[in-house]
Amino acid sequence: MRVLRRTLGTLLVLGSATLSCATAQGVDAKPGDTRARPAAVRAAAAPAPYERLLPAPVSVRAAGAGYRFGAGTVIRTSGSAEEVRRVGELLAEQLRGPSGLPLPVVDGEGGDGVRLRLDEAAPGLGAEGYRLDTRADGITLTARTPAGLFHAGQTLRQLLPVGGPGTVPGGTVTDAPRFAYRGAMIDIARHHFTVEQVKRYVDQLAQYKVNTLHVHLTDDQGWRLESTAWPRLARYGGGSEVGGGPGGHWTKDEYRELVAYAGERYVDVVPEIDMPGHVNAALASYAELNCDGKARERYTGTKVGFSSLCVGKERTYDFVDDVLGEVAELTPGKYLHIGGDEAHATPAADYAAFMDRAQAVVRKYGKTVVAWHQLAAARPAPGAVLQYWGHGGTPAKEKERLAQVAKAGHPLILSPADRLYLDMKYDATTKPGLAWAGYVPVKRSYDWDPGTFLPGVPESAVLGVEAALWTETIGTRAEWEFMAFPRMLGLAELGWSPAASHDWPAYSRRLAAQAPRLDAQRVTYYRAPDVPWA
Ligand code: TNX
Repeated sequence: MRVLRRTLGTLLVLGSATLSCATAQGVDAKPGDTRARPAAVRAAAAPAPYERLLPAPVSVRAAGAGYRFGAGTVIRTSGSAEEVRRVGELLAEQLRGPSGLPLPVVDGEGGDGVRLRLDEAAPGLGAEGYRLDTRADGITLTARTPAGLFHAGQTLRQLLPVGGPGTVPGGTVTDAPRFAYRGAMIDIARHHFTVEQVKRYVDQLAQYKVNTLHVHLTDDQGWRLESTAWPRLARYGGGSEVGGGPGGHWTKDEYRELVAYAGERYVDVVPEIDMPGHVNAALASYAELNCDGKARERYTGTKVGFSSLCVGKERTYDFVDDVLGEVAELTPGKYLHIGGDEAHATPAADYAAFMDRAQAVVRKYGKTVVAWHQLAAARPAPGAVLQYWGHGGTPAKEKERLAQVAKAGHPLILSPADRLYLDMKYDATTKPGLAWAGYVPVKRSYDWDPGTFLPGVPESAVLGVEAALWTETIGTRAEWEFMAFPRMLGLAELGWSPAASHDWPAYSRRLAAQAPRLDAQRVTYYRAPDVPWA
C-alpha cells in the first residue's frame, strides 16, 4: 500500500487509499507539492458518494461492507457531553427533513446506527477535523470537538442519497481543514435582508463547512443594527437602501438570535461597522457627527468613498466607543471588523489617526481587529487581521506593503475581488452584479491557490479565505443565491481541502453532483456553462 503524506499547517495527516486501483495511482507527496496526484483524483475509483464529497476530504479509504441507513437507524451520542447530544439532535433533524425517517437520538454509544464519539485525544484531527468510519453495523463519527462532529455530520449528509435512505459504502474518511478561517460576507446595508434570510444562508454555508459569517452591518445607504446609545442610527439611518426602498434594521434580539443560530452550526459571526468612510447613514442620523454640525441627507445611490466621520471631533470617539462596545457585547466571537476601506474623503494622516483610536477601542472591549487591507497603509495594531480585496489591477506597491505587514505577523484573509467577490457578474449576460473587477466565472473563482496567491505572503500568513456578497445590485433572495451559488462552494473547497486535491476537472464534476442537493433545497443557483451539470 502506498501512503500519501501531507502537512496541513501544524497538522500531519496520514491518508491512504486501499482501493487497489486508486492505490496504484498513489504517489508519495512532499508537503506543499501541489503536483502530487490529488486525493480527489486518486479516489476516482472510490464508490460514488465518496468521490462526490465537497469540499474534498483529506483522505478516503474505501473498504468492507457498507451500512444500510434507513427506518431502523438510531443516532447515538456519548453520554458525557450535552453539546454532543445537541449536535446529534441537529444532525437527526437535517437527515430527517429529506428522508422522513424517524431517526431517534439516544444517549450512549453501544449498538448499531450512527454514533457520535467525542475523543479529545484522537490524533491528527485538530480543532475541526473528524473521522467517519462506515461498517456494516453502523457509522462512527469521531472528533476532538463538537465542531468536528458537526462537520462529520455534514459529510454524512452528502454520503446519503438526496432525500432518502440508502447504503453508505464501507470505508473511512479522515478529514481536517486547510485553513482555520472559511468565511462568507453578506452586505445587509446596501439592501436590507431579514435575519430569516441570513439564517438560510448560514445553513447553506455550514453544510459545506464554511465557519464564519461576516455581516456588513453599516454603510452609506443604511445602518442596520439597533443601538441603545445612538438610537437614531437604526431608526432613522436604517430607513433607506439603494434604489429608495424602505430599508430596515435588526433589533439586538434579532442579531442575538442570528448569532445563536450560527453558533449552533459552528459558524462564528463577525460584525462589521465600517469606518471612517461608508458612514453617510450615521452622518444623516446625527448632525453632531458632522464637522459642520449639519446632518446629511440619507443616500440611496451606489457611489462609494464620499463620506467620512469627523476625525478631529471628540464626539466622534464617544460614538465609536458606544457603537463598538454594544456590538462587542452582543458578539461572542473574537473578531470585530471595523472596515477602513475606501476612505477617500478622509485625508491619509487623519485616517491613520482615526484607525489608531478605533483599534484601541476594539482592544478595550477584548476583541481582535479585522479591517480591509487599506489598514496596511496606516498602523495596524498588534494582532490585527487584514482582509485583502485587491485584484489583478491592484498596484504592486499596495501588495508589497501587505506582504510586509504579513511578515510582521498580521494574519491575512484573502478575498480577491476578481475571484471571491460574489457580486461580480459571471459574464456579460449576468443580470445582477457589477463588473469593476472583471467577470468572475465559476472556474476563475475556484482556480487559484490562496497559499501562493500574494507575492511574498507564505501560506502560514494566510488565516483563510472569504467570499463577499455586496448588495448594491442585489435586492432579493433569488438574486443573492444566483450570485452566491455555485461560486460559494468553490470558496468552501479552497478553504477546507488540501492544496494537493486542487483540480478543476475533478472539482467541476463534484460541483455538478451537488445539483440535486441544491435543487432539493430550492437554491436558485446559476447553472454555469463551465460546469458539467448532469
Ligand atoms: C468595494 S471592497 C467595496 C464595497 C462595494 C464593492 C462592490 C470594499 C472593501 N469596498 O464598498 O460594495 O466594492 O463590489
